[in-house]
Amino acid sequence: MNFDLTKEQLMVQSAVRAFAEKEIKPIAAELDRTGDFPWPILRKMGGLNMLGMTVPREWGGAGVDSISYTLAIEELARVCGSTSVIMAVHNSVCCYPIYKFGTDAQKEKFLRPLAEGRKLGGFALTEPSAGSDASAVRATAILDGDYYILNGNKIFITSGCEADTLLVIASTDLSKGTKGLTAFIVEKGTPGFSYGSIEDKMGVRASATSELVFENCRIPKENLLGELNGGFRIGMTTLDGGRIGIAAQAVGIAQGALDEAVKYAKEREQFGRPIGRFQAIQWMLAEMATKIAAARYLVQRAAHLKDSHLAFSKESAMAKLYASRIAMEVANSALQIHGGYGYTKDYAVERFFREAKITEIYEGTSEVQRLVIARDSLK
Ligand code: COS
Repeated sequence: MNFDLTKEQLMVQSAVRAFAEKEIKPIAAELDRTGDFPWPILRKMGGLNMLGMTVPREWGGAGVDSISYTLAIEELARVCGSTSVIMAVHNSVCCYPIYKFGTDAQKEKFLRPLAEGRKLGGFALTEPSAGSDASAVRATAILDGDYYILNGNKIFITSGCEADTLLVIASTDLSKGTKGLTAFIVEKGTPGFSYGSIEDKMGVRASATSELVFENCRIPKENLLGELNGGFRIGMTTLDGGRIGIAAQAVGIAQGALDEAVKYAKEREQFGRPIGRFQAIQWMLAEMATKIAAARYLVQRAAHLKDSHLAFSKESAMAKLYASRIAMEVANSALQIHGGYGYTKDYAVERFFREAKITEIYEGTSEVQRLVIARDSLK
């Protein structure tokens, strides 16, 4: 077993860290305050090949491995939760399924512009009554000549009203439950496709979490991804990979919070010395650093299994379950170390604390991760 990062992985890590520190960190608090979607940053990320990271070069991507990808998400999340989730969704749950399940024509038309950073992607599964129970999708897609007619609502869609290309899961046969769901590629601007509310959220406030509305929206039948009625498997396989990305995001948020706590512990003086000289603070920092290291290894193990074409569903669920839990714990401790100042918007830990929470919820709640892990263990 080799725990060393390769030359390429180290290069990706340092390039993304430099970009995040220079371009995103200075505006992260402002993005959180305004909720403005970070298009200027995303354009630059596209230029740096960060929007098609694991897509092979022949389809316009960077062709790096999944560990490099997790390192990139971690570096973004270390400074800004919003940017990191937009990037993770684009890569993990839009580019990846089109690459894995798409035809060459679909890859040429949809994947290449996404991977080259010319278009932004999203993923739409969740509905008002289909959250943890992904089988309860009620949006329908009915064949009519050369088109599927899509009707229904999707909610909580990251980048929803901003994305150019969305993967949408709808029922092509309501009587068949999970075996009647199909995946479609839907383009922004398709007649019958509009937007409902944009959520005013606790954290990751600049990621445009939107409601999508489909009213007799005509989708060319060549936009059907994979097999007819094969959408549940596509959705689940996609989320298995997506969860590695969200776990990496959780590690990044935790690392960002720890960085701030260490800095503060060195600067802040009480009782005539920096608070980092007190064992109470040292023990907190030690616990935080240990948890982050453990979570990071779980993330990298899941990424390694994915790249090795081995089963990774349980391992990605473990990585997400643990990394999101420790992100909450670490952000809480970091805020505690800051005392009253940490409860104000003058310090980044307040934002990290809010950003950490969502990692326990999206792309499968912690309860769903436990269910996936337990089912696999009991097989
Ligand atoms: N990969 C491939 N196939 C999978 C799969 C996976 N990870 N998980 C399930 N399947 C297949 C099963 O093998 C089964 O196929 P067969 O019927 O041919 O045997 C089918 O899908 C149905 O699976 P299952 O019976 O396990 O489905 P459930 O309705 O019990 O749902 C959970 C399973 C709860 C795990 C699923 O609904 C889920 O992941 N929910 C959370 C959804 C989520 O993450 N939402 C967030 C949206 S993005 S913010």
